[in-house]
Amino acid sequence: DQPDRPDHETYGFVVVSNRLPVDHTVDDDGQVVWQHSPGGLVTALEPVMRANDGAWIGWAGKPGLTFEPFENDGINIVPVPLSEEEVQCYYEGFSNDTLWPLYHDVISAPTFHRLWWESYVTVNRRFAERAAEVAEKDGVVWVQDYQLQLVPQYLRELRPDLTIGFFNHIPFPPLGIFSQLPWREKILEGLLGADVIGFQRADDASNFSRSVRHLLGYATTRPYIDVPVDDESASLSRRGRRVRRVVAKHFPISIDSAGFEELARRPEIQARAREIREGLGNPKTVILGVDRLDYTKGIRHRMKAFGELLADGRLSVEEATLVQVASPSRERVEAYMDLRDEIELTVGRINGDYATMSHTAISYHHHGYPREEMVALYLAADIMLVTALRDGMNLVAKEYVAVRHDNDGVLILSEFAGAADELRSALLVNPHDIGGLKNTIMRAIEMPRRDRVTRMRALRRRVLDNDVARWSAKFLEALADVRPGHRIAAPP
Ligand code: GDG
Repeated sequence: DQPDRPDHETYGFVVVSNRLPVDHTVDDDGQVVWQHSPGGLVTALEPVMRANDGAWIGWAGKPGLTFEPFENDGINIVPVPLSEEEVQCYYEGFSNDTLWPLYHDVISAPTFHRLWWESYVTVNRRFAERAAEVAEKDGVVWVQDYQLQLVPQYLRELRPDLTIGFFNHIPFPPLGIFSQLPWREKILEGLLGADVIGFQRADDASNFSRSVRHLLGYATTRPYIDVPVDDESASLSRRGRRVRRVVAKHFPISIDSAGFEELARRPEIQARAREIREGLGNPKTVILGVDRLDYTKGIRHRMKAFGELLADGRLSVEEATLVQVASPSRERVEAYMDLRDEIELTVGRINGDYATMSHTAISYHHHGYPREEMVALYLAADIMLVTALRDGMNLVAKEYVAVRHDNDGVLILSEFAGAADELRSALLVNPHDIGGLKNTIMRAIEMPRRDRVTRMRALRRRVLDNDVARWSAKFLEALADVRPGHRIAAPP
């Protein structure tokens, strides 16, 4: 148990994620500079952190570095070090080459290595130990994502006084696929250390519960899972067993919708959007894709569909340009290197066949851009093309909608993205059906303005009402319901 007065700083609200919300960089004078990386999660949790004296535990993104906890921009940062070997085995290996493909319907074949698993166990223990040190008595700890699925169990063993939440940002696979994992029971037990386990979609939560029923034999009654415990003070289940009740439920994540809309209303960003269209030769229709370069995103499928529309003569490059931002990702994992080669070959072929001196077919960018430029791109795009083969949520779809305060623009959205459960007024597609995808692109191009506006209005209501602050508030309420008295203060 935690001593009454620990000799170091402790916090009432602790977030644990693989990556910290700051990046370790070194400036020209050799000084360490911590750069704030403002993702949606940070935006959502920052106010909660400030209201509760919170801390963020995670890795600083470079191997082999150790740092003392420090404060950055009002957030208490508690770094966890990873060695070069751990980055290779726990992170690039088990997280990104075993769990990631397995949890995304084995689009790419997962690799199973016992050494990677051992590293995953070691690193998860380290994160749990760090959280156990810095969480104050009866505090709340919220663990994020698939890299840290064993942390809830280890943390509960060390600190039974804590209230523990877990949120899975990616899909949870069906039993038939999850069962391939040699360490499947260990992962389930790891997650069940939490009081509340959050998923993106209702289907993810039921896939998880079904795996728990079949592989561990525990009783489940949606949204509850009864985990048998030894503790004499635990409540009795209907079958007369001592159990601890875990909630497994969906909490669809969102974005800082107002923040995106605010950027989109700035005159300089609107001017930039016009400039982007001019730079593309003012085609009638600008189609946009924005993704990390990842095989789950269906980038090849959308290029195939667009290329065929040009080949069939249903479109010309004067009529339509596809802008594809593919931000660099996981560049040391082989499946990602292969994917990049394939995509770049396809772009080269399509442009070689169809581009003219004044119009390109696919404007391809293997870069990350500043947030402002992304918003200008969303504004410049008549059609947003999201063709993920499997995606936990897909925030890009929501960002496009939040930006379109003109109520114009068409969202084409894959049924296999979590966002499709909420964004029913998008044009939903099965990206594997290339013929259907081609027809949907044509339908979007030809859609009358009145219909576009009706659909976009409905989408915007959804995204503006359900922003990321609401998401975190709902999750923290669910945590407080499980352990009354362990409530986290809402931001003022
Ligand atoms: C995981 C799950 C789930 C991309 N390129 C640039 C850039 N981005 C930003 C987008 C968006 C984010 O990155 C990507 O989020 P997604 O949701 O689309 O996808 P993942 O990265 O796979 O995220 C996903 C998410 O977690 C949250 O739970 O929705 O399903 O896979 O915000 O705008 N941002 C900037 N420049 C870029 O070049 N500034």
